[in-house]
Amino acid sequence: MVTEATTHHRICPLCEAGCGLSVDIEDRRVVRVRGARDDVFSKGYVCPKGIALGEIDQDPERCHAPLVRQPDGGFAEVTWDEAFAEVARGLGRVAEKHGKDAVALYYGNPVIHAVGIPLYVAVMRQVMGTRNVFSSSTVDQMPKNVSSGLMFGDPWAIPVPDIDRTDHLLVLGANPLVSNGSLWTVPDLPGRVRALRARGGRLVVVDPRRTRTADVADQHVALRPGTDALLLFALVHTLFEEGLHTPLDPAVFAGERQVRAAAEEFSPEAVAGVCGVAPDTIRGLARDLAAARSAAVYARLGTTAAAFGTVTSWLVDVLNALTGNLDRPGGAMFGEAQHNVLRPTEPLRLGRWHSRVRGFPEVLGEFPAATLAEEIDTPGEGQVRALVAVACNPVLGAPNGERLEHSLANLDFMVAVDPYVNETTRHADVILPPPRLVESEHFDIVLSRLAVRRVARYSPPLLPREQGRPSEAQILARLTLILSGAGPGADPAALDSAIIDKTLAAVVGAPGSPLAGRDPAELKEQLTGEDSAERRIDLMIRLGAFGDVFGLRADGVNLAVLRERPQGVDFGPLRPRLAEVVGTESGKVELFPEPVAGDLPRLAEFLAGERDRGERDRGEAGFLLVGRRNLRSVNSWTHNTAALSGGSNRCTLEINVADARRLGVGAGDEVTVRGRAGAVVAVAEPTDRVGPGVVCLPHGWGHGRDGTRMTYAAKSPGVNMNALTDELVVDPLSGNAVFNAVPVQVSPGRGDLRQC
Ligand SMILES: Nc1nc2c(c(=O)[nH]1)N[C@H]1C(S)=C(S)[C@@H](COP(=O)(O)OP(=O)(O)OC[C@H]3O[C@@H](n4cnc5c(=O)[nH]c(N)nc54)[C@H](O)[C@@H]3O)O[C@H]1N2
Ligand SMILES: Nc1nc2c(c(=O)[nH]1)N[C@H]1C(S)=C(S)[C@@H](COP(=O)(O)OP(=O)(O)OC[C@H]3O[C@@H](n4cnc5c(=O)[nH]c(N)nc54)[C@H](O)[C@@H]3O)O[C@H]1N2
Ligand code: SF4
Ligand SMILES: [Mo]
Repeated sequence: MVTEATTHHRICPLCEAGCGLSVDIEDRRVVRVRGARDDVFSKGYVCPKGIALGEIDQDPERCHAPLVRQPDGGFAEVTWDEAFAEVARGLGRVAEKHGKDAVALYYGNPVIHAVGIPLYVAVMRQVMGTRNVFSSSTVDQMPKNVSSGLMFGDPWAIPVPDIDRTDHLLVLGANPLVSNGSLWTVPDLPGRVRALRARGGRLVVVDPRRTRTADVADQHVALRPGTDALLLFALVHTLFEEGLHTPLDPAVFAGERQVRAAAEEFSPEAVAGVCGVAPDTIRGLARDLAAARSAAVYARLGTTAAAFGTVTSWLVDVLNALTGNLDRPGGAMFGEAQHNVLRPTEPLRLGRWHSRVRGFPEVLGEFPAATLAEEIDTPGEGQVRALVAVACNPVLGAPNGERLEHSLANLDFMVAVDPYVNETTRHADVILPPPRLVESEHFDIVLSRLAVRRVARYSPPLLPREQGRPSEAQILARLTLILSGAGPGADPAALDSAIIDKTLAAVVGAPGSPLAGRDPAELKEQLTGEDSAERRIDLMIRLGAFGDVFGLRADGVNLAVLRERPQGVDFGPLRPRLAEVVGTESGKVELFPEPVAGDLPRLAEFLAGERDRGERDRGEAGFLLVGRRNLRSVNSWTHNTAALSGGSNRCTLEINVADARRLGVGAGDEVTVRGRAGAVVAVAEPTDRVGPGVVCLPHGWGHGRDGTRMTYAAKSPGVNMNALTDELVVDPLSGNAVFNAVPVQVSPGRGDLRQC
């Protein structure tokens, strides 16, 4: 039977931009994807990954049934009930014998893209009661969470550039033309940059690599990797020295005087040599920022996955504040969450307990991903012996992933929730695959707060799930119930119902809440949705920034309204709301938080040390490795999609042409790259995009290992950049991994990798 294609609206789950897609489906297959012109947020923009959504969804190597490890070492498909029973046995055995801390949790980047995961992570952590919680936050944005937590009292109060109204945008360590924005939900960045420049605004990019974003900028400053904190401090220094700073209201901001004093030693002249940027250029950056009618400073992975990640993240918002741009149109503004805003925000928590082996302080209840391997390898009480791995591939995503891979092989038990048998999940005893992308709903929980407009959107599943196949929410709920001791047969709906009850009890019980005194049962009755997880989403939406608060707000939305309008509802541009956001103890923006102050001597030492080493021997001392992203790739997991392969989507070592010549290396030649942690043989790509002394590799490659099932990816495996990155070095305040400015040696040819 031939069926007609039907067209559906779906938010793209592949990156943070959240574009609306128009998806044609025929016979349960995606046959065509376009940008949805009627999407209130993205207005038709789409990138090659979104276009390839069907190929990603229909990759024949995505798993459709749960897999359980067999005595011969291979995997066999089993029923869902059998798989959950095996998980209960495996995790139960370890927890009984070795206690709660022996079972670790690691969740990866799709936690912000797949709604079924964030609905349960918090309760899962709670019922597990383990200290061994890890996530991709500590290989990504934890420094920003820490700086925002300290400055604004809320780790997710992260201001975003109000790009549609700004006159000046200073970007450091980000390549949003390729990544499509991060901690900044902003579809069609290319179009928005064009509009910015067309209205006379300026884009300035600070990046050791001449990126695509730098290509379209008015100015590109190629600083030396790892020196952003020094550069930004010199900007702060200049603002004060030249009287360019905006006077701040002491009733709103605390610590301005201390910031000024701290910036004293970081003059443009003091840092110029180490940053590789002339003092005049540095002063120019500060003057332009101050002179612009409105401006925003934005920094991302090149500055957070770095040794001074938290200090740099803090300086970004210090600059936004000192130039009068924090919380004003055209400046750096706070987005609004489309989920429950009536509940109190989680304050920043630091150092309530410490990791067993290296004594790292927990940050927001997590330990650094960089410490997982040793927590598995080191015997003793609290040793990690089992792992619940949700949507993560730390073998390719965490520092010294190769060491971690050895550790994973030694676990007593591992369960993975993942569609692929990849470099990490091949070590699992049980793999629980989520349903197809088009069988899943989409609702942005974390990302809506980081969006450049106030928009409410929800995408229902485009297809019913295949018979007997659980939703990702049901998988996570059943796992949570197993971890709580309720057993493999417990009912997910009961868990959701209990969570709804708890949320409602809190909102009707809170004095001052618009719902104070209402009957929770009556409110619960009003929730709609196809299943209990959807009813939870309805509750979130109703209590969110754009919600109807159960009928109290006439123009507010709920799930039923958004189901009717999948193209979204636009509530307009961002609005100033600093007073609502600030949740510090003092009630003020803390411009000079004590933990940050405590890390500044380390920065001063770094500056002194680098100045001593001097220009001369810096070039001789090897190379500094930095990362990059390719437009047609998402971290480690889309390389199995033929439609996205080839072109610029390759794993090559970019090296400056002069350095390549000096080493006698040509395009396509093999080179051996060595770091403290390990070595790889990569293919060289001489280029003038990186300066002398800098080399660049993308991460997420290193496929083709035994036992993985990503045949297409294995044809162009690339190398694991995280064989080179060092798990022993982290940003001390956040525990974040350091992927940029990693010292490496490069030599021509295929060296002996065993020497490392
Ligand atoms: N050297 C270096 N390393 C880096 C980076 C870098 O720039 N340089 N970047 C870091 C950053 S920012 C990040 S976020 C991390 C990412 O690292 P991770 O979060 O550990 O891993 P990803 O490569 O994003 O892989 C995501 C996993 O989730 C699975 N998956 C995809 N969609 C779904 C879904 O809907 N449900 C479930 N259950 N699983 C799904 C995929 O198959 C894959 O196994 O890597 C970090 N590592
Ligand atoms: N196409 C695509 N899009 C993605 C992803 C993907 O894999 N592919 N991954 C998603 C994820 S998980 C994330 S977190 C975001 C990340 O989003 P971005 O942060 O925009 O991504 P990157 O391209 O890693 O940008 C980091 C930049 O920092 C530069 N850099 C390196 N070292 C330094 C330094 O010391 N100082 C400065 N100033 N710059 C430095 C690098 O050259 C690079 O241009 O992208 C998301 N979007
Ligand atoms: S930019 Fe991101 S959200 Fe938009 S289509 Fe591409 S991958 Fe999807
Ligand atoms: Mo990320």
